[in-house]
Amino acid sequence: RSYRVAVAGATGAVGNMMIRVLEERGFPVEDLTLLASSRSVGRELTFRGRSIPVRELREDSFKGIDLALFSAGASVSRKFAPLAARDGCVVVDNSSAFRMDPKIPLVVPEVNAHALESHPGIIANPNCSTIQMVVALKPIQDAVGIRRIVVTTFQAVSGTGKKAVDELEAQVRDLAEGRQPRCKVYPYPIAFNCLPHIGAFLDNGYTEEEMKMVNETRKIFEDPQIRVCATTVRVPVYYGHSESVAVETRKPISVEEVRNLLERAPGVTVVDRPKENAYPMPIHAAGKDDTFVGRIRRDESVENGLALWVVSDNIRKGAATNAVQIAEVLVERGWLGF
Ligand code: A2P
Ligand code: 11C
Repeated sequence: RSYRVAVAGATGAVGNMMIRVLEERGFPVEDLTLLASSRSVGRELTFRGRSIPVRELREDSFKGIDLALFSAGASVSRKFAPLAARDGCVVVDNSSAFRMDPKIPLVVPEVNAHALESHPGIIANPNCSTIQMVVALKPIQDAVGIRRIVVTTFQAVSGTGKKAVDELEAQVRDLAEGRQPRCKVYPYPIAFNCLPHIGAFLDNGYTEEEMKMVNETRKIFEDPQIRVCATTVRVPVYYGHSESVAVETRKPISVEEVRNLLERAPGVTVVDRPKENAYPMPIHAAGKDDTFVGRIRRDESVENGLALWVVSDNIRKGAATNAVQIAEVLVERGWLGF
């Protein structure tokens, strides 16, 4: 059978990609409703070669809809996702609104699809930087257990949304043409710079993005003991987050074994021939759905230490693709549209 699907935030960077991914993967869509703010009414977006008008997201938008993919920010999700669920629609929510709610599953299908079983009508899609890290670490966690993770991220501006992609482009042009770069989205220029600042700073000295990596990893791995120290950095890249990940495992494992496990892992492509300059990079990962892992080596500073380099398209696997994969699992297991 096919389903009546809505995308809330359809005009945004992630929403747009959700429409493309539904199309590319042949998701069984009977009818697609595109929702955004009143500012976008009058716009049309294309799905399967057909123009669909964007409608204003309203309280009654979800009547008769089976599945809604939300990516319009946490405050929109907090208000509208419960209304949609009340109307019998299953919501896959890309915002941070419900991720740490113990009743709401937080799912990366390659890692914890089983958590979908008890969903109460809303399912949370994790943060992009968490998703690619847990996809890469899941085989290691299963094989030998992970005690501690130290991660530094190099995150693309598209994670902030369309306006940040435009800002980087404008700043590159401004600087190349001898003008002062204009900063609206970030407090400093992002062109030719790195900002160790993603999300607001909290009282513990970490940012919201860093604490998402800590708390979401623990929830997805169902292991509140895992220790995670994250430093998240915005870099002048359009698409694709990169991560330097150091892992301390509970039991020993060889680098060769890790490479073998990762080569067989779902959603992972190993690119690790450093002597041939073959390693993952955002320019190669952008536009793809896999998580790319390379630079697999021993962290010689601790016992049972490993170091990896992990790259993935933050708008695809980090957001839109993961959300559609969650919906695919719901379809396969008959948990959508009663
Ligand atoms: P709109 O384009 O009408 O503002 P991005 O993260 O790329 O900036 O995209 C955000 C998405 O969320 C856009 O589709 C945006 O619609 C949508 N959005 C933002 N605020 C609201 C709102 N209050 N109601 C509905 N959609 C919203
Ligand atoms: C970024 N990770 O790259 C953020 C974007 O909680 O879904 C997504 C924020 C979130 O800026």
